[in-house]
Amino acid sequence: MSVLERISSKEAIALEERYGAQNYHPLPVVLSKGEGVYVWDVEGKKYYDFLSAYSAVNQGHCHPKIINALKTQAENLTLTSRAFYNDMLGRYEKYITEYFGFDKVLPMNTGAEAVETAIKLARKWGYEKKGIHANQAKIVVCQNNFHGRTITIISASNDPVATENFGPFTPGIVSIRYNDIYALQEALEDENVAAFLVEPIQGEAGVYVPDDNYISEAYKLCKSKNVLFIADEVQTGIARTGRLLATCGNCTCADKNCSGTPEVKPDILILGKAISGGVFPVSAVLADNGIMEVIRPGNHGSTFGGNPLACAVAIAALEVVKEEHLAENAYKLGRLFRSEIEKLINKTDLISMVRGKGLLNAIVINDTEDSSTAWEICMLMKENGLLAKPTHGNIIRFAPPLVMTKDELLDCITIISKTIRQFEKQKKPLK
Ligand code: IF1
Repeated sequence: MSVLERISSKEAIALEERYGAQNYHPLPVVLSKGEGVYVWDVEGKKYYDFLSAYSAVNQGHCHPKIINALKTQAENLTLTSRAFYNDMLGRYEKYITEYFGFDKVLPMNTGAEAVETAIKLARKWGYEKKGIHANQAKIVVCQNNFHGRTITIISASNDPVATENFGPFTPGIVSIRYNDIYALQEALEDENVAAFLVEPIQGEAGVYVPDDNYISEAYKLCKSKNVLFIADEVQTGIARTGRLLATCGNCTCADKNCSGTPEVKPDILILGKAISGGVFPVSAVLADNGIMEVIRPGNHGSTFGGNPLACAVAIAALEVVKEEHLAENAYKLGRLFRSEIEKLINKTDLISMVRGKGLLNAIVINDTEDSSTAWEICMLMKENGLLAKPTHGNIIRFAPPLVMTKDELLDCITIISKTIRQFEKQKKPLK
């Protein structure tokens, strides 16, 4: 069989089981095409994508403008390394720093690389600017965080599945309760703390939205203690939560030209995923000169970081976000999604709550964390033409591409409602 011959779902799954590390447990669907909010499996069945590749395809699958940027650049120059200059990196750096309101950007590839970069940057700033003694710098993180899969990042994790038997772990990390400003206040009494690393909404933990003032109060606390505030917006950024950035507080920049004066301006901003529209691995660490200047030639780098192809794709992807008012759309459709699911909750015992911001939402299934109910509901939604997946246990994340229309969203609500009714019938013995 030629490696590019069409294969069935069954054959594709068998190949992955035979030749691939089993580091995931995917829903049994084999996708071969994506366009906008839709994906198709190898048998031609069409689905709404309600995961968006973990919020990487906010602009929709294979957005034509982004694909065109990829194709055009790919025919000219894909990679130079940073041993030489190229004609794309500087233009991209100007574009993205003005787009988000920072002096400098350090370009990387994956979200985890960007988080690692931010930790290195914060530590170096701690020693060279704050005067922390050598090798004493601390980074404060939140319990139930998700920042990636590297050894240092999982050293900050309390998820046994992500950490068991990967030790020894990186020292200098302090974990506190999320959404607990007093816990942060106590942690910042330690003068060796260089930075506080936080997700504005904890995605993987189950779309935990903190109290309205948590991020702004945490930011103020960090400022008062000369501690860097690092926002991990890999998942919440790029219009996902109804604003360009979740740390933009209550302004919905799509409603007005973002004046670049968000409620909270992180000292270090970490972006990934949808910064490229899911077309190419692109991540970025943004900071102002007073922080970024501690990085000097030879301190940090990456073969692919800031490559011309990534730059071209990211510029196009970020242009789409503004041209198509994705933040405003996510804001409006998110409110519609939650209000429609609230109506469903009033008619079923199966769902205990819906939560989220913009089009980053989750429903909590009224069953134990170790139950298979959420998975079974996702399997039934798959049959009904909608793809979503549980995050932890009994929580199902719903995060469609931000290009979704109101009619498409209402169609998805119909599918979700129909699935819940079907599931209840299946599970309730006939009287
Ligand atoms: C997996 C989760 C989502 C992230 C935040 C950094 C990264 C991620 C807030 C690292 C990545 C991905 C990783 C993927 C599943 C997915 C995920 F379930 F793991 F947590 F989206 F919620 N910061 N999240 O969400 O970025 O290195 O992956 O580019 O590892 O299973 P990355």
